Amino acid sequence: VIKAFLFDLDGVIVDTAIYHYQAWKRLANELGFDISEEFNERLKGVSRMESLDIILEHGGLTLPEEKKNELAAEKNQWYLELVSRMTSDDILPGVANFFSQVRKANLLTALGSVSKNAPLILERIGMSEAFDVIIDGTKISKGKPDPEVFTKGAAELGVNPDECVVFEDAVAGVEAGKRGGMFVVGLGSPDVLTQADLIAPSLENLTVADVLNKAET
Ligand code: B16
Ligand code: MG
Repeated sequence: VIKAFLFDLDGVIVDTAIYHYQAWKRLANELGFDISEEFNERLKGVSRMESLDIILEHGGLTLPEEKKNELAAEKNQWYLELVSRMTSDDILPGVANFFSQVRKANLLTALGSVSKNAPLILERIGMSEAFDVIIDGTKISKGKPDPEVFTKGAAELGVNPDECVVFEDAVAGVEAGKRGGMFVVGLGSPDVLTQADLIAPSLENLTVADVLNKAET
């Protein structure tokens, strides 16, 4: 029986992926190269420092730790400028309706984000109180595709992995949920999220009853 729904933040609740992309692109450009939207898929759900490593490798650069910390801080500064302008209008279509169904079904909820900025974003969009448990980048040691962010969420909710459904838009996040032993709903394209158990374009195209039906058979 499914007892809890675990949600990714970027790309599921809000579209901050575009802001991460803009800030990383600006950094890459400053370093003398560029990144494409397609390349950006590889950064989704991946921690800040791991993202930087992937970008530097792409640009053929090897830099000392100190310089890398500087660059990551610079990117985060730009990202925060973009995020600070967010409001509840930035909540993705279908989220509010889906959450009211979740409440009616008496399901537990957790946020599973590797972003250290997750609490700030929730505050900006007025969703700080929407989750029973919040696991963010400050509470974990391994980013997705490691399952830690979701297994910790389940543990704090007091439920087993096979009682959880994960909602994810990223390849790394879908893999994290599967490795954690959970039913995973992929939000996006079936060509990209090949490991997901169920796929929909976004939460707007799903009902809680549909998800429970599929997850419990
Ligand atoms: P920060 P999620 C992830 O959040 C993003 O998808 C990823 O692109 C980002 O690098 C990571 O958070 C770290 O974010 O720099 O804000 O700590 O998808 O797990 O909600
Ligand atoms: Mg995401």
